[in-house]
Amino acid sequence: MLTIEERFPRPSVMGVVNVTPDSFSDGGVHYEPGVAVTAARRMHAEGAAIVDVGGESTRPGSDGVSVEEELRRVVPVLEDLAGDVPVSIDTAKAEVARRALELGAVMVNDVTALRADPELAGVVAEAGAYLCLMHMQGEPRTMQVDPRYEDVASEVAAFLEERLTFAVAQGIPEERICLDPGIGFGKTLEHNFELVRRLDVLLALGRPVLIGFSRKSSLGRVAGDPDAKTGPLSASVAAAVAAYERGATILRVHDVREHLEALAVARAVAGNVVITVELRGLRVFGRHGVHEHEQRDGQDFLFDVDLEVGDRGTSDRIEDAVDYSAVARAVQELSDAHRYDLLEALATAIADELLRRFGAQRAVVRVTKPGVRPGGLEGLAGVSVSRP
Ligand code: HH2
Repeated sequence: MLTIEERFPRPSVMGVVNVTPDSFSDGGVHYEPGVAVTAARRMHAEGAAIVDVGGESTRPGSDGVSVEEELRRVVPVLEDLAGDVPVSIDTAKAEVARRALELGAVMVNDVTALRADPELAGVVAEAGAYLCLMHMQGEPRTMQVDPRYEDVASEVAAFLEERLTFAVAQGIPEERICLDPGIGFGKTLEHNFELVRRLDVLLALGRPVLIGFSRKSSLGRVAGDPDAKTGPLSASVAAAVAAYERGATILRVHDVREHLEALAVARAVAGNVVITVELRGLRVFGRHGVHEHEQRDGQDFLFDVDLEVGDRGTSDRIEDAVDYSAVARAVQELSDAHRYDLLEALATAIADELLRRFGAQRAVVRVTKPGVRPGGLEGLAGVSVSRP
């Protein structure tokens, strides 16, 4: 099975079809199964990589619906789409997810990040489905009553890191999981925009990020209506492009064609660039090696690092770029943290941690021992590891 990055290359669009009478922006529009199916097929034909079908509104102030009611809403739609449109099921209920996956859905989008239903993780793991873990402060009924954070980006990232660890421990491979800061879920307007501005904090967890800003009320308010309940299409597109430029992979949107057109332009501007941060000849003292004297006396090691970071930095904003001093410090810190017998293990551990910390797509770590004469000859001996 493809990893989530392979299945959903940057940028991919997730179309939204709410089979509900009360969703905040398309409530009632797709409540009839036939209308929902037609909308899903249209979104797929327009280029959506996946269509997110939901039978329960999570808008601020909403109460939940029963399993029976949620199934009643989504099952006819999923039966009709039956495998010819890639579907994600927007649910927090294991029973709904199970039925949707049986009917061909490939992703579970859980706005509670596996906190609401203890059975859901097992259902996702067993089906080998993709999973979206989303952050929410509070619950839909009350979440917009005075949401507070000390530092919204790090708190959301810490929460998602914990939920990611939980999901992996439940048997869901990390390569199938994406993360979502949950725009509008227990957040003020300022929190929503700060989360996009500081997306690098979330990207550092090493998973693709999904953003759902489409039509949300913060957009309407920034665009000039202080009482807005929804946001206009133009503002939704701007938010999606801004999120993409800061590293988001999947954009969850109601208006697929318009978003894809705008994202195609943003992508052309970025020029499909792949930046590699390169560090050469980093000299780090360490106590690695199979010989007792190597661990006792220590020696210098030379590191070369290549870190592929997509187009980060092409914006010419320092905050978007990967800081090479931070990469160098991380190599030193990781070498100090543990004694390895083998350079292979040392280089692999460092490459994996660099991928995770810096949200890189690929890491190559080369390590050599300049003090050692291989076979008694002049020269350098070492290893190189490439991850993933
Ligand atoms: N937003 C909504 C619902 N599900 N899932 C993810 N992963 N991310 C989001 O931002 C997100 C979501 C709310 O939008 P919508 O589906 O249009 O409305 P409602 O919840 O009222 O059905």
